[in-house]
Amino acid sequence: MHPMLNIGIRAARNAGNIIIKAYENLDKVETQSKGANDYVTNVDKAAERAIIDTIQKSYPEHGIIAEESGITDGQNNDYQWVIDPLDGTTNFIKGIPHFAVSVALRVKGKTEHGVVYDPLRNELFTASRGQGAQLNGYRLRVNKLHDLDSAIIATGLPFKQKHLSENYFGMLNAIFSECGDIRRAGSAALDLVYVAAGRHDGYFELGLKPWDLAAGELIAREAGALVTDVAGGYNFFKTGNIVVANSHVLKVMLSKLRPHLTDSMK
Ligand code: 2AM
Ligand code: CA
Ligand code: CA
Ligand code: CA
Repeated sequence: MHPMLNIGIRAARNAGNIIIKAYENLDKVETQSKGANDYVTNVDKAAERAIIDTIQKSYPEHGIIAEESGITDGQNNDYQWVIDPLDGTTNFIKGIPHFAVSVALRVKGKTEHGVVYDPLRNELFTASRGQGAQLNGYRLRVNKLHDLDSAIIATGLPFKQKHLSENYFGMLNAIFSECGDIRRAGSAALDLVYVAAGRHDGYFELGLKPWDLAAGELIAREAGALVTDVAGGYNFFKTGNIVVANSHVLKVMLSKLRPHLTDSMK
């Protein structure tokens, strides 16, 4: 295993331990509002601190992009760690046992390593570019469906960007009318790696941030998924609009989404 992946794993596990301990005593968690439907807790911050400390102990020169503390430049910004300390904070606060830690390392703009860790289930999803994706050491593969019939498609609602919702619900309706069923579980990182694991047959969402998708996107691709933006291009890191599935399902999904695209989505 690459030493940098190893550090990413150690960082994610350290954060996971903090999150689990706090989850046993949810009454004590302090929640602050960052905006409409947008919360941060002392646990998000403590988990992020643990991840950054773990990385900086081994790689003090690397840059960092983290949800709660923003961008920290390093001496060598060719290396950038992209961190979501707690993906699914709303679930966490509500006691819904579905959230994860997401840690990725990008080198010169290319994601090289990704870790998504679900601490409650002790599921560790990992990938290094060109090396495949693993769940607790077992190789992951996307499933082989050829169309949307009976497919389970995950998604997230644009709860923060309600201006997107008209187009979003057009998209959702177009997908839902052709697929088996929809899941909206509230953790983008887990949605991505569940496609890698063949639990979901596809996933789409609008308006994600780099830390939501960096690690899971690599893990999905290394498991054989294709990842595009909603127009079928590769601007998802910038736009945050993402579609993930095997090549057959992706093609059908993109054709269903296409009539609902606006210029700002490309
Ligand atoms: P977060 O918990 O790290 O903020 C995509 O749905 C992403 O939006 C989630 O992974 C989650 O990341 C974020 N999110 C923030 N508030 C949310 C909410 N009320 N419902 C669902 N997702 C939310
Ligand atoms: Ca958040
Ligand atoms: Ca997130
Ligand atoms: Ca988060």
